[in-house]
Amino acid sequence: MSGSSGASSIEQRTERTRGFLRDRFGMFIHWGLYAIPARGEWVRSVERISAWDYQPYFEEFNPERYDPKEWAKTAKAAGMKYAVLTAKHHDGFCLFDSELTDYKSTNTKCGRDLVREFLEAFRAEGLKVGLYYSLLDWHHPDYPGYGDRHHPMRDDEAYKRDPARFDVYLDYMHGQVRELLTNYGKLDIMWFDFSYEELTGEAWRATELMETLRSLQPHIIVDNRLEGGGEGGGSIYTSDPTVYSGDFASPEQIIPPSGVTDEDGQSIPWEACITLNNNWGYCASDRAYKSAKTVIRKLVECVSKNGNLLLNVGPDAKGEIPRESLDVLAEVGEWMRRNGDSIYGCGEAGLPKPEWGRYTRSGDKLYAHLLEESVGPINLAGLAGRVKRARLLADGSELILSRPWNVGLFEKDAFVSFAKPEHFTYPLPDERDT
Ligand code: JFZ
Repeated sequence: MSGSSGASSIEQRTERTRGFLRDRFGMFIHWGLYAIPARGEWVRSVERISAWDYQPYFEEFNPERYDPKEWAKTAKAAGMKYAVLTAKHHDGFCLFDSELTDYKSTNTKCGRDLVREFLEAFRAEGLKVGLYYSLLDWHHPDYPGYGDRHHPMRDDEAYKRDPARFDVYLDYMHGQVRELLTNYGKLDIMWFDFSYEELTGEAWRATELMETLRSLQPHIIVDNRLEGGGEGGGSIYTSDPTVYSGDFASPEQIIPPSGVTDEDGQSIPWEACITLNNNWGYCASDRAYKSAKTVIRKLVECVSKNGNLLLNVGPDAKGEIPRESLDVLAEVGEWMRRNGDSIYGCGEAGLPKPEWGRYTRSGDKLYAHLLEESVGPINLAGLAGRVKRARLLADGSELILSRPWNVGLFEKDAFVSFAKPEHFTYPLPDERDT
């Protein structure tokens, strides 16, 4: 909070996020009662569904095919290194056995602590685990916007916030976060969502919440939405972040044009969260799935700008990840298996973006992601005299570095890895032009 804490808190943030930023690729899982109406996770708000009319989904909820071990295998096979599950979304339904509410999965027909099973299964596959927790709560009677059993939800505008009542909600919210941080072992990520209007920062009693969080799980990393939303915001973008500004920025459905930097132009940790179709929660009518090729390109784009990609799946009411998502993830995984070295532990190359694709880099290894169909050899602009050898990353085969400036090739979407750029002796375009 204070000016003097800025530098050391940024150092601590750098330290905490180091492993996270090496991982680069994670799975977001939006799952809850809204999988039954299957019209997205905002359905209760968008359609102004009363608590009364939303209640049947609670009574019916019974995801018999929920098998988080399968989810974990899917994520791992896709090349993902971590996963974040919605422990509670805006509708207030808890996928964990909270002592502070009856509105939880253990009280439904399924009777299971879905969060606990998720955590155990993903950890068993060697993946890091995170929980999404909604700051908004359309079910809690003291959260502004609450609608009673017989009436549609009130609009924010129509509800005058009562500070005493809101404090009751905050006790509940803090209590649930404490439960998640106390009863479920080591968590790697806490993903709060989200701040809006005057409900931001200290309105959530954010300093208090963060002190609890850091004391219970010192290594956990936190997104920036105790202050911001999907469009950004908050002091994480300054050189003097607060204790609740978070460890990473969370641009939503966008990959920022030049990555994410603070006001001094310093790169800050960030993770773009992106849906596979056009919804977070399961939406039966939404068949607009991205192709594996698009996903790979978006992942490369994030890494080339020092960011992570948190790719979403929305399992259905039975507990299964949609077939279309599984197919895309399997294809992405096949690519990752052969080309993952150009993603994990990689970041910005410090070179201009080439016409034919993107560079990523890890130490003295430069990865050239050939994303355009090439006519003839590609031009390694900006690398004059610095490339020692070129290999196809997928199979290790030699690529011919041709004079004066090209690498010969190429299979479409092939990838080139370079070693020790400084040892390359061929003249390259910048030299040729002079
Ligand atoms: C939020 C949720 O509302 C959404 O359901 C999903 O969970 C997503 C990952 O996060 O979406 C937001 C949050 C904040 C903004 C926009 C969408 N915002 O501030 O612009």
